[in-house]
Amino acid sequence: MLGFKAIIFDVDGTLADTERDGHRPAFNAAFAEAGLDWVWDAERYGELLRVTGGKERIATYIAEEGIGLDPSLDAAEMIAGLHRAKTRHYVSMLEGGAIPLRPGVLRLLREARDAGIRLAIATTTTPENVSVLLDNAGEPGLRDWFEVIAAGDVVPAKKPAPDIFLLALSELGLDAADCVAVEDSDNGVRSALGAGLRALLVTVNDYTAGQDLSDAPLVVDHLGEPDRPARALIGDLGNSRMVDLESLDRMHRAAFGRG
Ligand code: XBP
Ligand code: MG
Repeated sequence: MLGFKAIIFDVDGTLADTERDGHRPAFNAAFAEAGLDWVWDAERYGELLRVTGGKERIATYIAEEGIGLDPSLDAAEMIAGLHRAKTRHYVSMLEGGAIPLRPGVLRLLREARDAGIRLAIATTTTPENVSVLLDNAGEPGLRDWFEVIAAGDVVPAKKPAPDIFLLALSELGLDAADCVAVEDSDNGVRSALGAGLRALLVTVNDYTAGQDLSDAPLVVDHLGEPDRPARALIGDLGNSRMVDLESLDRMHRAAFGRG
């Protein structure tokens, strides 16, 4: 019998590698459409990723570059308009199937669902972005596998604040000690741990592999598939060659002293 009842997943960088080839070009398309000469290359985007949330990221860029905006414009409205255009570009890219799920994601989701483990999402990204990713992942009805989707501007503070994970927990009606969280970044680690989610798995990607993730009990390169074993960078997977319910259960018991 498993010691946890639900898994709460981050989206960007965790379910799929959406940042460099999804969000970034969508921001650039929105800037170009608005007649702006702003271009975020992969490296600059990596720096800007320390700021979660697209609108917040644009505002940081404007401040850091010392860009003077037309004083007759409402800056917040201008940023919101750019961000709406960015979401439109992102959705149309993903409708074309631009970004697949990361290795092992669908396998683990299936395994969890078959075992009666409840599934939830806690993400900074805009809700439409979650829907389009799940609806184009090649598994009909995948969105409905998630009982709770907590996303975007519905909480006062974005990650690294714990708010979005606390909202997901409250919508699940569960304590943090009943759940496992899956993240990909240092901001996500701080957010999940801040919500008390000590059973925390991190799956790194190119943007987050160099971050300090040492507060997480288990860090892997990806979730793994039968023909593509996962590698533990922090903690260990025991006898499992992939992140499966058994390895998550071991981590969960150890994190909450039930081992
Ligand atoms: C994800 C983000 C998001 C996306 C863009 O952070 O920071 O801002 O980059 O989404 P996390 P929006 O994975 O930690 O939740 O442009 O819709 O905000
Ligand atoms: Mg993320």
